[in-house]
Amino acid sequence: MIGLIILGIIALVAIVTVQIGRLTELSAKIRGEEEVQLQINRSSANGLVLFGATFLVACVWSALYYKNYMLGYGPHTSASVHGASLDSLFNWTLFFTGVVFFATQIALFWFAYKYRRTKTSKSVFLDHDNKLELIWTAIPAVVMTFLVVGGLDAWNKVMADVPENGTAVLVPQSDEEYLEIEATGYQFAWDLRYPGEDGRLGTKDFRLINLGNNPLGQDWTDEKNLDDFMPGEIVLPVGRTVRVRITAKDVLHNFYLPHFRVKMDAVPGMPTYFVFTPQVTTEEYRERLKNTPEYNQPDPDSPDKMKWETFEFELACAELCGKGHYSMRRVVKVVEEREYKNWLSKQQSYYKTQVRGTDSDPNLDKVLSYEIKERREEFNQAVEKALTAEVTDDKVIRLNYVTFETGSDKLTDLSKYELENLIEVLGRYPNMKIEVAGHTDSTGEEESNQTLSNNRANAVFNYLVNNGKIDANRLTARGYGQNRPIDTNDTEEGRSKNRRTEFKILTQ
Ligand SMILES: [Cu+2]
Repeated sequence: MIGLIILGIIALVAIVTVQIGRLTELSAKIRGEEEVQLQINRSSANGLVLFGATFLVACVWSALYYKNYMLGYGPHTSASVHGASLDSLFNWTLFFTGVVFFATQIALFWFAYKYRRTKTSKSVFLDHDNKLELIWTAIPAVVMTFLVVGGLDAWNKVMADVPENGTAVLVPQSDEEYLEIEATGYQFAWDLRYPGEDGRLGTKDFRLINLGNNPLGQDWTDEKNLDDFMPGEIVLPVGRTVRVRITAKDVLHNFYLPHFRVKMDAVPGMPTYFVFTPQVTTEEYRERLKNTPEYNQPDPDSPDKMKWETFEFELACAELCGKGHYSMRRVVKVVEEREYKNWLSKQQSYYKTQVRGTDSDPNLDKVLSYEIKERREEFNQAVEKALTAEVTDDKVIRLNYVTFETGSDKLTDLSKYELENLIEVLGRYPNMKIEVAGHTDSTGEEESNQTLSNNRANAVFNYLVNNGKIDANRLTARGYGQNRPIDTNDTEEGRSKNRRTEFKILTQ
């Protein structure tokens, strides 16, 4: 509809112009050609001066009117450490180009007026002038040199990599430490990756990419990958150096953080990076906006909030990468360290939640170092609880990760981690005496189940004595066969709970 109206207007203007042209022709015939031409020249010259003046005033007025929305002005001074030098470079460039702009525009419209054709005017011819040539070559050359050198200085600040002896960590505490994150662009989103507790991003191989549960092609045999997590937004601690690894999977994208004055192409197959230090938190930036009339008014998108309250820093793709380009926007939050740590504690490793235990997990036959740690904590907690229990029946602790080869009393290799935990506890409490108990489900003969459970309890007993150098007097081993189920024997789930090894604290 609006399109039609605009077309209609254009058509009308065209008709009016043509009609005016005809009128002029007609009146020229009546009044004589030359007189009319002079009249037109006069009004054109006046019109041009008026237009020029209005145009320049509008330029200044709009710049002042919109200044609070523009990066680098009003409340939008840079939120990163290096950003101020870029802003000042912009201002210098604006100053020089501004001077030239006003000078040339004023000259253009003034000349059009001054040298309009009159009855007495004569053309003036200027000869070649070496002095003039020299002046208008030398001045721009000097100004350009000044701007380029300033630009290089700013560029070197932005592109300086982190110092070689710096350390990548998840929660940087000093200037020597930095946080390294990664952004992978694709049509139309960013996969963001944080390094997890070890502070290091794990290695990738494009051949491992699997859109189901490995979108980045992380190599799960690299321990550094196991704790990496992929959040939907960027959260950064204020005042700490951040290095961003930037890459893309399909076409060119561009990682642009306007408020921090950093911007870098994301190129498929060619990793790029930049380093910056956010120095203003989202909250502080909102406070700045609060004092600006433009932002201190209701936000049309969220009814009961003001514009400054809903402000967020953002990540935008600054490359026209396709139809859904706009949807690559992501929120960036800069927060105090405490809040950052709080956010970190809610993030979950991609590997642990999406890959561990699935068919695409290459570590199925291993207990991973983080699991060893988690299991030790779980075990120690169970022991603490049992030690404080009042009833002997509650002093039973199940050895969840002690397993045997099917139908045999041979301990699996992976059982040793749990047994090491038990040995450690027996070492810590030298007076503790325990009973190791074996249980089976009700599948098969009762008698053979009894034997199997005896043998399994003995296998644990022997491991503790031989490998843990635990005094045999502190241990008893007993098989209970299928007589003490803790769940139904009718389902596989129940049976797997009934097949178990546990120990009871007899003396502590
Ligand atoms: Cu893009």
